[in-house]
Amino acid sequence: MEHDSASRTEHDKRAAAEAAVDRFFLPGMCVGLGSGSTAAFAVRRLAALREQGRLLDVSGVPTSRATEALARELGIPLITLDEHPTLDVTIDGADEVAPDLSVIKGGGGALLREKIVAQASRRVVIIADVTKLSPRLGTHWPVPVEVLPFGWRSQQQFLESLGARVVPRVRENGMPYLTDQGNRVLDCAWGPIDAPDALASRMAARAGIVEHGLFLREATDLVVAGPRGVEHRA
Ligand code: ABF
Repeated sequence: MEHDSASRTEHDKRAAAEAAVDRFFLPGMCVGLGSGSTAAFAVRRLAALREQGRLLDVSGVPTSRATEALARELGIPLITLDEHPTLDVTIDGADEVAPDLSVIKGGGGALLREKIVAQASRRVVIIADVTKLSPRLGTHWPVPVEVLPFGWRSQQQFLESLGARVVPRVRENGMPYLTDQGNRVLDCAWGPIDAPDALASRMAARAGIVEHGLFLREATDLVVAGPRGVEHRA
């Protein structure tokens, strides 16, 4: 049966997530649980395996309040990074994936905790459907930048001075979108980014910019699903 594109994408997200959990989650592991709809399939897969009596001793660190709520609803044991400062593996989604496994994350607003958890993990597995693949970061997606509410318009001007078209993220009701940490998010469109390392360094050096969605060296693996099935790249 031919899937329409939306159901195809959902099918592929689920396939990538389930393949990643089956391959990388092992008994006794402390894992990072990502945010977004693709990562939610991974959380659900872990719960399904637990219902089969498998991976019962796996515990997770959620990367967002939404992921925490889903994990609690599904009965997955939760831990904190304070209890386990180093995690065995994190499985998480992405907005855009480049051939070198650098990714843009943060479309779901969880980029700060996602990056903290990713950098605390021995292995970071990005799960995605093929629509997320791109020849160069920025081609299809803006880079979310988390900024303190204090002086955020100065950060907007700074990011515009770096060549971005900056859109302050707002909720559907027009109110400012705030992250789990109470910060603002500026979505920065540069188009294809020539020098992501240099751009990341400029943003990291700016007081008031809490974190940005360029994850340039965190991912160790990619599990991607599409019409040709599921593929693992490392
Ligand atoms: C999280 O979810 C974010 O880092 C990323 O921006 C988003 C991807 O959402 P989805 O999996 O729903 O496409 O991983």
